[in-house]
Amino acid sequence: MSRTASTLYASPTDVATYGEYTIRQDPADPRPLYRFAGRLTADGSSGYRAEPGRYHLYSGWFCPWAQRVTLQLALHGLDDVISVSYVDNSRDARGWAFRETNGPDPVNGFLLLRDAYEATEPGFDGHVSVPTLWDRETRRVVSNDFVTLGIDIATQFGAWSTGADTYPEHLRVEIAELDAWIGPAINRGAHRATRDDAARAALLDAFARLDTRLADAHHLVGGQLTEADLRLWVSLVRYRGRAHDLDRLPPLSDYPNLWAYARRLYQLPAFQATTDVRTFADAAALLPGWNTPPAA
Ligand SMILES: N[C@@H](CCC(=O)N[C@@H](CS)C(=O)NCC(=O)O)C(=O)O
Repeated sequence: MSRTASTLYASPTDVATYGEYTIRQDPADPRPLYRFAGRLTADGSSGYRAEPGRYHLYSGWFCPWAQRVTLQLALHGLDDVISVSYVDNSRDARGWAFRETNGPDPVNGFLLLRDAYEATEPGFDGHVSVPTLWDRETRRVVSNDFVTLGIDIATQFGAWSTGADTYPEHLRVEIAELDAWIGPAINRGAHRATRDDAARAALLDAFARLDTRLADAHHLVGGQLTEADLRLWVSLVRYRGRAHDLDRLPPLSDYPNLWAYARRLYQLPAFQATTDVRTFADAAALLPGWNTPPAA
């Protein structure tokens, strides 16, 4: 029997009925709210062997943390090895859901992403977040930790990868050093910069540092595309994306080397294919020129 559209999709986002999405933290429960951090391993020692067809990534076009993972997949040509689908771009208290906008859940037919967590841990009350990696074999959520997901995809699927190494061992220390200041100032700080002077100062200081660093380099470390570039770029493309940000933050083009770097990366097919600007930026806020490659 074929399923009708109404059984494949959640009802429309309805904050008036369901309320806003929030997380309740039970003070008596010591477990972290992000509690799925299973690791994928080439030799299977973690219980989750890296293999084709076994895993499914629930992603969200709007989400920078999820895009880091879809970017890793695209850069390594692993789109057919780990399947991907996208939750709807809006949510109510039920959390992320599958709707017509971005299609159904092709693996489990769940209507809500919450159902994947509930199937893994009955009564689950933590974050229902993207990215979420699902294992078809054990029928459970493996991980919703974007850092280790990205690293495992970059390092454990070498047998199927068609791309260059984005997390080479000799650059890992430098990648971590960059993360220590780019993470708080840009990747986690940019959204506060419109209303918090300290966050704004930290953001613009980090942009200035990067602009100097990129004066004679096309990548952040090692002269090659790495995890460090992925982590930063997903934040740059979302920077100043809302019309109400325009008079509070300078355009990226005020930092010519950083702006050229961002546009250069956007020329790569993997960056284009994993970016849907309409899900995180207002048309009025779009900085002209993103599609124009910088002069060599
Ligand atoms: N901190 C998360 C980042 C992912 C994240 O915050 N995703 C957002 C969308 S951009 C989300 O789904 N939030 C729902 C939640 O965290 O409850 C992680 O460790 O993976």
